[in-house]
Amino acid sequence: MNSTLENLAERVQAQARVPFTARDVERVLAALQGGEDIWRIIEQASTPFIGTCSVLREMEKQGWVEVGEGWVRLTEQGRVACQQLGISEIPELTCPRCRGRGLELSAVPPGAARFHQLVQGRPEASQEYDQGYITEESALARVGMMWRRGDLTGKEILFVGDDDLVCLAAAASGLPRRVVMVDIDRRLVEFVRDVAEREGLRVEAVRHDLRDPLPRALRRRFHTFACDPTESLRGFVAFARRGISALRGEGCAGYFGLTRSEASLAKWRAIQEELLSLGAAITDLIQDFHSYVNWPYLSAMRGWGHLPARRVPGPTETWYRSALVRIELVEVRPVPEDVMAGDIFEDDEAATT
Ligand code: SPD
Repeated sequence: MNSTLENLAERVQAQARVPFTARDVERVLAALQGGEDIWRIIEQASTPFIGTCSVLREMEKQGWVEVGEGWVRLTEQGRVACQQLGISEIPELTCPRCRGRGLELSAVPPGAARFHQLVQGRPEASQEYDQGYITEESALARVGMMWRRGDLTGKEILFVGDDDLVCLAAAASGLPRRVVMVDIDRRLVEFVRDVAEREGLRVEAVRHDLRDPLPRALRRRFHTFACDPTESLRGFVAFARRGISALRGEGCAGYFGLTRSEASLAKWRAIQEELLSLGAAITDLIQDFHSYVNWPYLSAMRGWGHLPARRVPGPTETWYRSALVRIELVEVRPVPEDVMAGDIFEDDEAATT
């Protein structure tokens, strides 16, 4: 890799203390050629948020970008550098019909489309628990994926933390045999219980802090689990362990969301190693499967102070996306039932906490 890019990456690693590679610098330069809006650049680059902010500041210092209120643009010097490095704009090739998910969105499971009504009046995302929920379309697509992979119909499903309320879409489909959600947030537990009672849906909602192992009554009982973990490595591992401990055995499946914004590829690798060590294989990995509704504490989140270009109000479009990861248990192994004490939300890569 070109030494200019490596040099920039090294400066970012030293200053921001997050893994950031020359290839990440290349991705940011490619994104800069596609537009000037800071949120669009962050989204397009698919690089760790904190490192992206840091590299943009470094590029400003060396005259490659200029920065204004909410925008960052390549200078002539920056454009010449891109040409010399052979870095061009990211082509827009995402399928407009399925938005890259590979699913026919009009074919959501029967009944699940009620989801749009069911979530009216939902609790707003809380910073205390690093909440930020996926769009309704993303939630329905997740249920569609579970349906397509055979993890929905006739199955017992556990939602391991569910501010996304996907449990309601799954239950509304009428296809699972049992749906249970656990969450630390009393508001969500009560909301799900109220909707279930009012709408005649079979969903059990249990208040539980996922820093603790699952209650015994929920272990080894489910065919499928789904979650969208907080992304510190400890936090992600806690959710993965709880989810896998809920599975009955071989052939059972789990679903996660995982971002490139708050998880470097070094963290992705550590997560994959954890999943493999727990006896799972990764069967599906679809980038940008989930989009998130902008949460109300954006200007109070950790990454806000790192932004080289800010604007109030913040982004008007969704900019935060995550991949869908499906795993399947190939070998049953003991799952550590340890308590993850303390803060499971923050690490050096955390940006939206
Ligand atoms: N803090 C706001 C957004 C948090 C979303 N958490 C889930 C990330 C995807 N795994």
